[in-house]
Amino acid sequence: MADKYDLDEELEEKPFDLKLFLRMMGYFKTYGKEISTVAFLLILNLVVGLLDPILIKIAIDDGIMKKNALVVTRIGIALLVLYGISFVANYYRIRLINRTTQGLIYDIRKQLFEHIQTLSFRFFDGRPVGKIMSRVTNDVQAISNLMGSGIATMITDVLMLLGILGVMFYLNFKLTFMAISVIPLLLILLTQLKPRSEKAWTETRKTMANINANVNETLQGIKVIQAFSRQKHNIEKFEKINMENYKSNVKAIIIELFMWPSVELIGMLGTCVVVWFGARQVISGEYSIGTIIAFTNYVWRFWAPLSAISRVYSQILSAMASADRIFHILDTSPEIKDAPDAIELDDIEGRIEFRNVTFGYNPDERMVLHNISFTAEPGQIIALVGPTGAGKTSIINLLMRFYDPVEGSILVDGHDIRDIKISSLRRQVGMVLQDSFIFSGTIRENILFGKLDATEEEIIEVSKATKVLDYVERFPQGFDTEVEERGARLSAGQRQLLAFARALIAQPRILILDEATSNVDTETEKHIQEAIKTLFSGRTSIVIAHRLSTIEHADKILVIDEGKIVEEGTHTELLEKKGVYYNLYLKQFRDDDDTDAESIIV
Ligand code: DCP
Ligand code: MG
Repeated sequence: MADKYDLDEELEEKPFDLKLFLRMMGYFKTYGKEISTVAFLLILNLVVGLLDPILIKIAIDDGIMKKNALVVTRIGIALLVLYGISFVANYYRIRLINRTTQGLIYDIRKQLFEHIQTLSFRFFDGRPVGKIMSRVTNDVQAISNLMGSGIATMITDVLMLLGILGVMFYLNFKLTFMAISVIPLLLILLTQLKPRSEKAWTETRKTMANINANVNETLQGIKVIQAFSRQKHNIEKFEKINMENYKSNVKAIIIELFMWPSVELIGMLGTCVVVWFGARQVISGEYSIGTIIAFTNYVWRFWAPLSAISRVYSQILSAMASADRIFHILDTSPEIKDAPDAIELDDIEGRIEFRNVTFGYNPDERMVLHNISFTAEPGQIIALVGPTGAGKTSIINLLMRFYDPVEGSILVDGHDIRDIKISSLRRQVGMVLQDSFIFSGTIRENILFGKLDATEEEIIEVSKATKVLDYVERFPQGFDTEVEERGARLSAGQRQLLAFARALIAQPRILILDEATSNVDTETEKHIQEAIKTLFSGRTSIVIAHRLSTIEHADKILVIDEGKIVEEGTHTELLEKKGVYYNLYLKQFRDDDDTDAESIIV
């Protein structure tokens, strides 16, 4: 069980990278109309935000000070109209940004999901599912949030800041300098506290990820946990992780509590300086009271975008890291793909040939298969036997073209499988595995997975042949019974039979059975073998079995050991040879039966 959910390699932030940024922005292409509307609404808001202190200045200087009620009324109405416009503009802007953000999430997620489905086995081999999932969920969310609201805030705030600064300089040069004199102080504070606060938040995210991973694993393994009575141990482990999360959150919030009020305090300091000097300027008659009030108003507004920008900036950096990870997946091209001139295979005969195939999952590491050569004639049954880890499933993986060999070639009906369209190759092959994956949904849906347009008669026929019908009939809802996630409502053997039905309904020319009946009783197994013989006469099968009794009738048995074919022949030939197979067989026979095996064989 993994004790540590190491997330250290997941970078939280990445330095600003223009190329990456532009590529992210590329997703906006289809949202031109929304973007230009948002830009227009932003400018509207900006104008309103910049105008209202000026209007107040006029109301004070020309209205109140000159005792002109009409001016006050007019300005009042103008302000009302402006605020009304600002409200409507804000409403539509947020609505549009929201729609665009959600649209982006939808688009990127769709693209990622589609792309991940095309990737080859090797991509998934070394990656925990959780990490790939977090690309599709969290990382997509992070970059979409940035692109939607983050960028918009950034642009408005920068414009707002420039606008305010402009107006401030226009209104009162000296006071503007006084107001911005506190900015260095602010920068010092932010550069000191910001990294600490970010580190603290990173810590909270890490501890949260630990909680997620732990809860996830606990739920997945709950049966094992209860069977081993490890609840107490597990609770203690969780308590530790939960406490870490508690502590890191408290710490992060304390820093946060200190940081933003301090920023505000500095802002207030600036404002105080301005008010003090401004008041003196009013008293000396240098400036009107309206100007100073308007000015203080601007100073107040000056701080908000400043802190917003620093917030968005770190949002940008963390979105950079997310974008980098997403693009890394999108840029991974499927290792196994159709050759440009790949051919479509129609009905094949089913001749399979392995020619000097050498293969390793990681080409730099040790090879798993060495110089494998064999042929299966159409209609033959070829059995692969050998100890655990010998390389039997690997041979199947190559035939399905989940991986390509390092050396040598594999031919189907005389065509190198690298010259055949992958979809057309896989359409010809049906596969039943030891650990069959059954999808949530009904039994019918799972059978139809093998052939979407199968008729009811076909479903019943394969269900009879595979004995699925036997148990389906016992369910009140029959074929429409929900099997739940991974087929949880079925027994292991029932799942295997269902996988059999799913493979058979497509009537593939080549059938691969990798320990396909290991979970069903011997009687059912025999029945299925008979069924395959009739349903599949004339088709090629490759059968892997640990239970040697199931492959006695094979046309050819290949004994695999440490990635090599060590013996080859029919059951009788191999027994006569008195080699590896003979010993394997003898041993199983003894385990199964107490009678004198040797005397029976000979
Ligand atoms: N292997 C690997 N990477 C994978 C799958 C397997 O490195 N993604 C290694 C593990 C074994 C070797 O390859 O050392 C052969 O594995 P197989 O699955 O081909 O072994 P078998 O199918 O013969 O074993 P079993 O009878 O247990 O199914
Ligand atoms: Mg295997």
